[in-house]
Amino acid sequence: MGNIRVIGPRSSGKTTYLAALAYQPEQTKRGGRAKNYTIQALNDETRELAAKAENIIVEGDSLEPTGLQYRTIDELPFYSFNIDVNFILGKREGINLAIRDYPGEIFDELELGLANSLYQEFIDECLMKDVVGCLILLTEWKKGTDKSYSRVLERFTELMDSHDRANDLRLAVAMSKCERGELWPGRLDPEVDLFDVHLPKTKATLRAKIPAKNLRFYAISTFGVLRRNDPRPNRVDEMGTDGRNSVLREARRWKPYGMIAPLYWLSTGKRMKDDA
Ligand SMILES: Nc1nc2c(ncn2[C@@H]2O[C@H](COP(=O)(O)OP(=O)(O)O)[C@@H](O)[C@H]2O)c(=O)[nH]1
Ligand SMILES: [Mg+2]
Repeated sequence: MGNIRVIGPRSSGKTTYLAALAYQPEQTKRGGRAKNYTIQALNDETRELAAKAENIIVEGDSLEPTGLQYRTIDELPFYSFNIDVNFILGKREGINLAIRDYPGEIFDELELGLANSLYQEFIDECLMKDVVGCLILLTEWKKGTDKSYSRVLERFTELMDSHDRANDLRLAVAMSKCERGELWPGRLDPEVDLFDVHLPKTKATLRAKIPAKNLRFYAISTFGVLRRNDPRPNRVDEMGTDGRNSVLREARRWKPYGMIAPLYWLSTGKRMKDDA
C-alpha cells in the first residue's frame, strides 16, 4: 500500500485533483477519452467524493474549503484508490494509494512555525515511516511567493530530518493548474522551465536537502487544455470571484494533464510518461 500525502497552500487545487481522480471511472463510463490507466475507488469516502466531483469540476460547486472545521487529523477526508496503469504490450501494474486531503492552513503554519495540536498530528502523520511520498502542489509565482514557498519547504525538510525521513521519503513537487498560458509550454520540462524560471529558490532549497533520487518536479493540470493542438485552457473563470475560482469549460473534451505520473513515481520510484 503506497501511502501518499498531498500538501500545498490554500486553493492550490488539492481537493479538485482528488475529486478528479475519484471521478475518472464515471467519466470513462460516459464515453470519456480512453486512457492508459484505470482508477477504482476503494472506500466510501472516495465514492462520496466521486459523486460530488461532477459538481465540483463542471459546475464549480466548491467543496467547503478543506479547513478549520476539522479538529483532529482523523476527521480529515481520507481517500483510497487503486490505479491500474496499462503499459504497451499489455503489461499492467497496479498501485494502491491512500491519500489524505490536508487543509492548506497547515502550509501557512509551517511557515510561521505555529504549533497547535492539529499541526503536530499532521506532521507526525505525514512523516510516518509507512508514507512513501508526498505530492506537494504549488500554484503561484507572483513576487514573494518563491521566498515563502522555500521557507515552508526548508522547514519541512528539517522536520523530515528530525523524523528520520530525510533520506527515504520521495517528494513530487508540482506546479498545479499548468494549463495557464504562461505555464503550459513549460510543462514538458517542469524542473527547468517552471521551477528554475518561476521558483528558483524553492527548487534550490529542495535540491540542497533532498537526495536527487527522491526528488522530482512535475506539472499538473486537473482541467487540461481543449485539444492536443489547441492549447486554450479547458477552463472558464467564474464571474464575480477573485479569479481563483474556475470550472471546466468543455466536459466532453476533458483531459487532465499529469495527474498520474507523479503518483506512479511516488509509489514505485519508477517513471512513466509525464503527461499521464
Ligand atoms: N485553472 C485551474 N484551476 C483549478 C485547477 N484545479 C483546481 N482549480 C481551481 O482552483 C480553486 C481551488 O481548488 P481547490 O481544489 O478547492 O484547492 P485546495 O484548497 O487546494 O483544495 C478552485 O476554484 C478550482 O476550480 C486546474 O487544474 N486549473
Ligand atoms: Mg481543499
